[in-house]
Amino acid sequence: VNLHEYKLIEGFTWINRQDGADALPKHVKFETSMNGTDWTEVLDVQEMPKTNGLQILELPEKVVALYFKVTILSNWVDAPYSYVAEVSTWAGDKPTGDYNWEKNTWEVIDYKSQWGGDQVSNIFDGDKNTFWHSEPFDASVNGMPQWFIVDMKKDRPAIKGFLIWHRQNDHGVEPKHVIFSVSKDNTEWTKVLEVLEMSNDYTIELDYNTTNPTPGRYLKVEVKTNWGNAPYTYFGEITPY
Ligand SMILES: [Ca+2]
Repeated sequence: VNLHEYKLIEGFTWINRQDGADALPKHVKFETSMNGTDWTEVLDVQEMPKTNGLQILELPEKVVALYFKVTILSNWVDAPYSYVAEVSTWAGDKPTGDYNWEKNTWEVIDYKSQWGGDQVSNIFDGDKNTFWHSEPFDASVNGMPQWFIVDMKKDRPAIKGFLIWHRQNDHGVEPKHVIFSVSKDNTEWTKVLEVLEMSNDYTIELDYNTTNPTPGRYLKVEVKTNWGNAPYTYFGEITPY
């Protein structure tokens, strides 16, 4: 990463992927550079904890640098891949508080419809096999669009994208035209992503980058159309990152 200015670095903050995926980084090396060519190792973390919270990685000696490099040397399940959600440098006051992206703390505060036990909260339970199913029959709340609002319980930095699983045990009525919006107060909304034709591939985790990353506490998802032109739709899992 080119920091574009000389920065005092006292440490790094680190946030793992949040949805329970198991190939989290284990052995991670941090290097800094003044020119992008010559690198100095500043921190070697042999076992990065498998936690969802914000991790504060303090350097033994503070440095000034223009570039930093992160190398993931191993992961916790010896997979041929790994992932990380957020890495930043910090200096000055050590960051405090847990930066908790755990979706199980979130609360669904409003929605147009849900059907029986297939409630909206199933979208945020970390399990791709549980899903939200909107009301199929009651004409007062079924049909398109469908929408719901989640309170993420604290202000989140700009959301850069969404990982999405479709319903796993039935197919054909996946959301097609979908709008994602973010708000600080549940009143003023900013559209961060509009997908006109969301993939209906339920075999992979879909990854959509936001076009207008915006910080906020509330997330609204609106399903305008579905692939089956049915009066209902469903989602397996949504993970903002
Ligand atoms: Ca789920």
